[in-house]
Amino acid sequence: MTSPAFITTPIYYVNDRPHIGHAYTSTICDVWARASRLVGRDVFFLTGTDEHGSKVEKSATARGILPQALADENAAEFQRVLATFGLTNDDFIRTTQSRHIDQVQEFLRRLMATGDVYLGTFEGWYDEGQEEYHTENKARELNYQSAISGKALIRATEQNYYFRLSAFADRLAKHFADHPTFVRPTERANEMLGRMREGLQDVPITRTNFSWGIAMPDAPGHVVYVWIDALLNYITALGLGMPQAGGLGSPQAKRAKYWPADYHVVGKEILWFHAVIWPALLMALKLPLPKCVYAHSFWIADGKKMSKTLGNFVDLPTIERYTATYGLDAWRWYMSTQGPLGTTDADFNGKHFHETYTNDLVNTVGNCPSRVGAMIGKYFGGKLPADAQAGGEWPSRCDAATAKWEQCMEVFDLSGAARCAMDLLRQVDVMINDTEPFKLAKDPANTPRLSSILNQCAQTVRIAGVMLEPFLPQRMEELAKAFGGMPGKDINWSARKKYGAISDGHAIEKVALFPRVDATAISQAV
Ligand code: ME8
Repeated sequence: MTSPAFITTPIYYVNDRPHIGHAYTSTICDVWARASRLVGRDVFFLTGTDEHGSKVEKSATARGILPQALADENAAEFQRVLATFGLTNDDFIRTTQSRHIDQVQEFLRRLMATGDVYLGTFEGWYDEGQEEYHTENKARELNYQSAISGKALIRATEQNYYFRLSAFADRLAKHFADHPTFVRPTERANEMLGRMREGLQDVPITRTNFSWGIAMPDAPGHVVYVWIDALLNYITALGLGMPQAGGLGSPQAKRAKYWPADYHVVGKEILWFHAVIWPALLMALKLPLPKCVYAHSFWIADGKKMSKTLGNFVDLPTIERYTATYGLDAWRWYMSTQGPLGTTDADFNGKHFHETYTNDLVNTVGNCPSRVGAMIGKYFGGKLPADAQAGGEWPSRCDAATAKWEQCMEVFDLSGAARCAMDLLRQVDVMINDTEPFKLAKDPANTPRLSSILNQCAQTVRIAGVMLEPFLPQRMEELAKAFGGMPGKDINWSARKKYGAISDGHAIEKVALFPRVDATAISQAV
């Protein structure tokens, strides 16, 4: 499995401060990127900021600064957050960078040349907050109000360049039919298909009523609609539109090997852009389509939609209180195992966070290696005893677990992958409870049996730890050091997942990975 892998987050608007939504999508992409690197894939993990559009222009004007200054300030904040979260993105694209702007213009020239973009007059309803146009039908359905902000939609007439989306209806329907996992979860694909059946309208892709955007080539006064600009980031970051690299989609283009993306991970509210408009644009550009657009649902807080006015917004200071109290790994764990990866929203609440931490991380991931390490310390002087039974059932159990983990990761079932490791640790706990090594240790005649049991426990714990690395990178590094030493950089996945890798007599250290946290600690941390 050495194939290139490409995963993307949405690029975030710079007129907002980073919050749980951004941290969530970025974290789950990071887990997948780490897992894919672990199995030996050549991964490119992309994130960045979406910096153009009237919203940014307005926020900047309100603060009396230039849009670029606002963008610089908030892009820096997003980058700082990525660093403190230890995210392993390979690039951070900003849509105000010239590498992006030049390629967007190149792509638009190309779309003009193919006839997929034309000049026309638009009349319709505009959601200013979302920078999204609606048809009469849709606007009526929305009661002429934004579904997101509740603000009145604006009647707008503009001469604009249009993207001929209507011409792609059949090809899109066929693509959905031929690739049942193109959009996941399936329910979301069906929503998209339903909306497509209502008919596809051409999309205005330039604006003339503001200037903070990429100039439409050869069309003075027109700036590229922020969504078209933003979607193209996924291929400008790979240099697919770099003329000097041989032109569009050329195999010589830098990083071209990463296209098409394995996963565009997005929130459900921006799925239409990614599942319908983006593939049509790619078809028009004669580029391959991403393998999967994964639309997750939303975090809500304490049972309610998060909102700044309700004061239940899980903002950066709140997240930082959690990471300071429970550790970064605990935050990652909660995000990736309890998050809204399916079609229902997930509720963020402190009590649930605490329970998840205690049950999964303290009582299982922390406790099991600590018990095993302590017993090897006590009964065998901290050296791994030999196993005359060659693992018994454990090698096949571990193989089955790692195989299942690989499958789960491939389909972005992060909590399923986490469960593979947790189940192994729980089985180790069951073996310890059933065989009662502390009783066996009382009689030297039991030493061979005790040796086998503890060897099997340690070998299995090591493998569970490897599977947990993408989720809990900090603590699992400690575990790996304590159970067999840290592998060298060049050690490959088949060696890392192989049962029995810790040799007899190797030092096994006692580890304390996840300390118990007082249930009231979060409310006290201000
Ligand atoms: O939409 N729960 O940027 P954005 C989970 N610039 N995830 C959430 C969330 C929540 N409550 N709130 C936000 C944009 N998100 C465009 C994208 S892409 C070419 C352009 C996450 O700053 C989720 O991933 O509004 C959502 O799609 C993204 O933040 C929206 O970020």
